[in-house]
Formats: sequence, structure tokens, C-alpha cells
Amino acid sequence: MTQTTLFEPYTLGEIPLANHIVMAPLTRNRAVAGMVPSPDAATYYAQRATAGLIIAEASQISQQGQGYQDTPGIYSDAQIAGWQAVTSAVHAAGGKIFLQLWHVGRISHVDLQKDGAAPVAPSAIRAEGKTFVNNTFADVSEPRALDLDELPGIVADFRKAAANAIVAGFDGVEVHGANGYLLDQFAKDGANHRDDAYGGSIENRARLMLEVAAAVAEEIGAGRTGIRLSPVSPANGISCSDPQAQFDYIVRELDKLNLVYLHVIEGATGGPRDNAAFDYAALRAAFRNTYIANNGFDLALATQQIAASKTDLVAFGRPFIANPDLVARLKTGAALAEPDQSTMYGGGAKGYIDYPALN
Ligand code: 8OZ
Repeated sequence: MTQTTLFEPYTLGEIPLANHIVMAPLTRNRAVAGMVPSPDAATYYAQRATAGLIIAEASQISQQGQGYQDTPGIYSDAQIAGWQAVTSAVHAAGGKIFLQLWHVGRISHVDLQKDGAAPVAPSAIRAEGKTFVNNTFADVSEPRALDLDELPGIVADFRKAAANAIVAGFDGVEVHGANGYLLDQFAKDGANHRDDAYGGSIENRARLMLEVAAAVAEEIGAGRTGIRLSPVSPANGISCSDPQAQFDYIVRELDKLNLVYLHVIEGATGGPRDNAAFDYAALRAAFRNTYIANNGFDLALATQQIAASKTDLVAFGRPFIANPDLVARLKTGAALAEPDQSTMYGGGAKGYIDYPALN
């Protein structure tokens, strides 16, 4: 096997990481009443604290930003307290942990919204897609277009959520700009047909994402602010006619903010990696700080991409579900366990905190 730096320490901005392995954010739908992270979440994340960095699951910045049943929030005091238990457990285990900040936009359902309101989106275009609500999969609801004067409130919600995450003890936050959720909906013309300052041109479609990134970085520091993008992923029914030009621009602008990392889902979320031609090296070259690559990595690909300087860190998602000690297993070449699909989303401790580590 080629030499790998995967298991060596790395410094993310000013944050020392034990290795180059990141646990990607994974939606697990186990929040308890009030969308508070479950007490089991502290155990679950602490079990995985040998990752150099954990990025905790997407957490809504407001009730409006919720799109699935039982996903945790980061807008109430009870949610902050719930997350405090998680960050303490991870820090006690020697790990580092960021929180992913999420607004789903049109990928939601009236039954999750205040007073049964329509979910919000750049334009009133319903996505082809499903959400999980009322214990079943359901078509997402017809959204309404956000008014121009509502956008500052969304930026403010992200800003407040970032401040809350720091109060909860997180080492930083990741802005969810990927997978067909609100910020990706604004960025991509398949979902954004606006004719105001937030639609049309590349600059206009990028505006909301860049305003959010700037506000979060101003609030908690650029050294604690990362962002996740998925330029060519069709996840959640999103499409873009000009992803290279759009994301080259976005990343050039993000670089000006000096964000600590750029986390990119390369290809289609969950695979394949080569669904569309895209020059990820151009994004990496435009960004001075840490690049985190994600999607379908195994040890060989991670080793090869780091050696070829295509990425700084590698984020593994699914493999962390059934392998709490993924880092040790990769290091020793031990076999990886396969996750049970039926306990992936929702439920209790089973399929969550009962996957054993190897001794
Ligand atoms: C799986 C199920 C629900 C949401 C994403 C936050 O794709 C998610 C998600 C993943 O980014």
C-alpha cells in the first residue's frame, strides 16, 4: 500500500485534529420532544470521536427550516442544552465537533411547518421528491416563494444558530449549502426563477449563500466556519445549467471570507462520483484554506486523493454508521460492518449506539 498521511494529525485553521478523517454529517431522525437531540446522541457521537473531526448532523436553524420528522434544531434553549451533552461527551473522548446548520427550503411538508404553512423556497416550484413525516414517506409540499424582505430574517436565523452552536460547545459550524436545500435552491436555476437581486445572474443566485456565510463568519469567526457544497448533485430534485461557472464564482467569494474549510460532495450524493463532468481542482485552487472531499471514499481512494493533493481531508459518511471505530478499522485493514437500512432513520438506540467497536 502507498504511504498514507490519513492517520497523521492535521491542523484545521487553529484547531488540532488527530487525523485527516472527517465524519460527514448524517441525518438520523432521532430527536426527542421539541426537536432536542436525544440523550443517546451524546453516546453515538462520543463512540465516533476518534474521527479527526465530527460534523454533527444537519440541524434546522428555525422551525421553518425543518423538512423531516425528528431532526434536531439549534434555535431553542432546550436544543442548546441537548447539544451541550453531545459536545461535552465528544470533547471528553478527545474529539472535535462542528454542527451543520440547515434550512431545507422547499424540501418540507406542511405538517412540519407552523400552523400548516407552505414551506418556503426561492420560487414557487415544487420539488420532485419525498420527505419523511408522520412516520411515512410523503411527497414534499408545494412551496411559496420567499419575499425579498424575508431574506434578512433567514440570514439572521443562520447567524443566531451559529451563536447558539458556540454556546452549546461546538468547535465550529458548517453551513449546509448542498443537496438541494434552501441555499442550493437559490444557487441553482432549476429551483430559482426569481427576477430580483437573488435570482437570474450567477452573482444574484449566489447572494443568499454568501450573505449567510458572511454573517456566520462575522458572528463566530471565519476560523470556526466551514461550508458544504454539492455542485453537480441532483439530490432532492435540484438542477443547475451552469454548475462550473456558478461554483467557481461561489468559491472565489467564499475564499474572500477566509472560511476555515470547503467541504465538497463530489458527484451525486450517495454516488456515483462521475455523474457529471466537473473540475473540483478549480474549486480547490480558488480556496486558500482546507478542502474536504466527500462521497464514496474508501481507504484506497482517500490515500490516493490525499497523495495526489486533490484534497486535504476526507469525509466518510455511511461507513461511520456501523463502524464507530472506523479510523482504527481503516488503519488496521479490518473488515467494515454494513449498516442496517431499517434503523438508519428514526427509532431508538437500536442501529444507533449498539454497533460494536472491534477490540
Ligand atoms: C438523508 C436524509 C435526510 C436528509 C442531506 C441532510 O442530504 C441531508 C439528509 C440526508 O444533506
